[in-house]
Amino acid sequence: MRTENEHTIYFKDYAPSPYRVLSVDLDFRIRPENTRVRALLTIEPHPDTAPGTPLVLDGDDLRLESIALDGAPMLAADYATDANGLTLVEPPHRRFVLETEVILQPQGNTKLMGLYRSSGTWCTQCEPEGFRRITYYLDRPDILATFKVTMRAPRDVAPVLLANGNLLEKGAADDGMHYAVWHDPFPKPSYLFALVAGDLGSIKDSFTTASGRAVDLAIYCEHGKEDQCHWAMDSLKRSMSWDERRFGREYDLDIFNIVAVSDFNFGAMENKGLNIFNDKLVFAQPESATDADYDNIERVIAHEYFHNWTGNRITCRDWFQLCLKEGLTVYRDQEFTSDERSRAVKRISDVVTLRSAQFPEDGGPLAHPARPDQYREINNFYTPTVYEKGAEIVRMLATLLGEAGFRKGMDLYFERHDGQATTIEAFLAAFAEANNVDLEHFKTWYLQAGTPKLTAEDSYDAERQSYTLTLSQETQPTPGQPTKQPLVIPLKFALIGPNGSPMNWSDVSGAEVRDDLIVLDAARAEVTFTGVSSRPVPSLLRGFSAPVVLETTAGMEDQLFLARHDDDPFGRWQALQDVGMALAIAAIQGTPWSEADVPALSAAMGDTLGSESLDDAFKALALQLPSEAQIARNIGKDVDPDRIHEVRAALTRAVFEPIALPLLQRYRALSSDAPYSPDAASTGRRALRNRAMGLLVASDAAGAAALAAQQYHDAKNMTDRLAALSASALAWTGEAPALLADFYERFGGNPLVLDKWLAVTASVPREGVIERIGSTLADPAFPKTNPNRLRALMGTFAMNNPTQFTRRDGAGFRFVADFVGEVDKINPQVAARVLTGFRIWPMLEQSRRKAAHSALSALQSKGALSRNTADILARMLAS
Ligand code: B3K
Ligand code: ZN
Repeated sequence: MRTENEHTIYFKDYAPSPYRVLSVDLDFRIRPENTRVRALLTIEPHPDTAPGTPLVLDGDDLRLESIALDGAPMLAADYATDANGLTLVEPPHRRFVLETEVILQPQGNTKLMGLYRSSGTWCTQCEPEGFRRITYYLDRPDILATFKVTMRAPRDVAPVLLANGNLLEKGAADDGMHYAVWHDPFPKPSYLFALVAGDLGSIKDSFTTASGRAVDLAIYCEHGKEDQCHWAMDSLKRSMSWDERRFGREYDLDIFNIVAVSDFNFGAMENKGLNIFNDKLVFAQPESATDADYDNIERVIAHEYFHNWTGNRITCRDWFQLCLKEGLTVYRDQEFTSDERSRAVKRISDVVTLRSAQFPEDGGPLAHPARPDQYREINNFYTPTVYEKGAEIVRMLATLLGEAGFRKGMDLYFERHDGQATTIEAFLAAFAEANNVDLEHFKTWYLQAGTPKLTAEDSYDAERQSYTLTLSQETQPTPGQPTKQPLVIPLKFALIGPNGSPMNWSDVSGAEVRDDLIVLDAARAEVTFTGVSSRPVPSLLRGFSAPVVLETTAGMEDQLFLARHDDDPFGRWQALQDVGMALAIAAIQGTPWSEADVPALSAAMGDTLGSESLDDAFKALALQLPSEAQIARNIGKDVDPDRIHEVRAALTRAVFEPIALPLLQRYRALSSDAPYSPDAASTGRRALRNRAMGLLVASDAAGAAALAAQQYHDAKNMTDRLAALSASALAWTGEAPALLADFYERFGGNPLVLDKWLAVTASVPREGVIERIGSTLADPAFPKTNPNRLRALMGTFAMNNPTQFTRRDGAGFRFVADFVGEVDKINPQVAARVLTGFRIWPMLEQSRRKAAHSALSALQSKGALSRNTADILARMLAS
């Protein structure tokens, strides 16, 4: 019997709720044994609602203690409860107050949704459907209400009591209890509700908005960690001022609080005025956090803060619109980082992330549109497609409209929809109207899954001095979408002349072309430039102007030319990647490298390293070959990860060994005794130095293993230490086992640093890794309820250890599937997320495919899976 469709929710079925909630008055009595929640909901029927329409409130895992309507206890016949909630059979056809009292058991809540305890602290996570685990409610994002929250808790265990909005009063109560009353004047959906009660330390600061409002800022954390919160606070203040400068958006409450907790399913949560963070995205000090951690903290602090306007003031009408707030807010945080740091480096890094996380999703069994049209479990749609592809769609809008046009659209969107729960259509309408353009065709980007393949062929006619680019696009079918439409693709380009500078043309025909932008909106177009004095080398998709896979007929020579001359940093980086990719694929397909090609790439890498105009961070990104996963995706089918691993390792040696001396010289020259600083230039210097070291180790250069070990021991910060550890472990140098043991010895007691050890251990591409991970997991001291630990170990193994996860004998697949089955009982969200590692299985060679299929089928036949895991599994097996 198929049950998959039982819970499917369809976009087409959206209907407004027959009832609305005007205000919410919550009273929490928090005690170690349990928590009692009394809720007073002021509710009224929608004017169109027929009298007698039942009111169906969501509820999950609640114990109802009492229920009253307008102060009078309700009769048993007038309401019903079941596993999904509470129904009032025939509520009054007027405004009324519903009072319920429920008992919660936060200490046993290992799903980490609703109210739970993390290291003793009571905290909440409500997005998307956690509020129903706190009280009976219309738990959907189009119900906006004001919230007043009274909290009572024992003063000794919970001296800090926080909720959304502004603090109205606090004081002592009987029996060692104390209380606080919070009020949030901004109507909000229930998913933005939050409270925190615990014994926490804090750092405080303040910010004055452009219009002069003084805002008290605080970051709360475990006692003793306060010193590690300053980078997060600094990032917050810079985010607040950036949103004023760039988008004219000010903060709107008197208080902005952040709380760091150690058990959290996601990165962080933008609850109104009370952001709750996974502590790994708050704590930073040079000895335990890497440059990547500093970057992530800055980015996520900014992201959650920016949600105050894109997400909170304007929210989503329904969860199909998730991308409305997430894609847009990712775009905003990307822009923040670009303005604060290096735009080119940020762009390249974002493209790397998109290709490694979103492209495989879009090309595999879990592909879905940025605005999906159905879901079984909404938690499974917080995906790279909704976030990262969503941001790319907004970026294309900005490219098409130009900076001023984009800002006009944003201004109109804010003005028109402030205080509303709205849709992608409304968002696009604001841009269309503000710029007087039609975005109907553009909207297809939100509705169609799959990564388009854009093919470019070119020809030059010397006699006519004309140059023609023939562009065509094609998107492969994805689950549920057998046929695809052509999309509007903004293609940034330049025609590079023989001297390396962009060329001019006198006329162009065949498509809409504006300065440096071709707008391709058909399946095919022939764009002809006239007055082109010599054959140009085209630089296409500059800045990665659209999330597509570009295929060109450019030969090695043109690519090497672009690697040297393209004035678009992304293009230059891409050209080096393309050369590396072509060589890797040739070798995998059994074509030996030509004598000249590898030395040419080696020389281009050497020139990049030696360039005086390029910055260190860019060089660090450029000096590497495409990842094994990227090579696998380019091959696309019958993939043998062992062969890819071998070839990539051999190519790394062939390309970088010849420039070992300049790498070593640069490595030495970049050493610095300056105290650690997370600024862009220092980060770039460390990145390049560590890249040089990593390449020396990976290419087996003489003395490199010892150099890495030396760096590991001498390191004064975690960036350098971890880089040395991971280079040694990935290449499994003679020193690797001792370094791993030393790291564990030094840092095993610091959970966030332990995660780094777990991740390095899990990514070692060698037999035996499964046994090692298995014994770590089997250790009774290993915290199986902490998402960070589980993801560091098993998430890394499934996503970042291609050869061992996809072992031909199926041991890797079985290992992950068994883990998923087990953890599913504790935390379904973590289990489902780790399971997505299987999304690459259809492109593997046959014996691995069979092994993956059998591991997935075995998991399915065990039954009793959560909806989260069952949904991913069903989609994975349907392919
Ligand atoms: N909006 C939250 C995500 C909540 C995840 C729920 N599974 C974090 C963010 O994107 O800012
Ligand atoms: Zn977000």
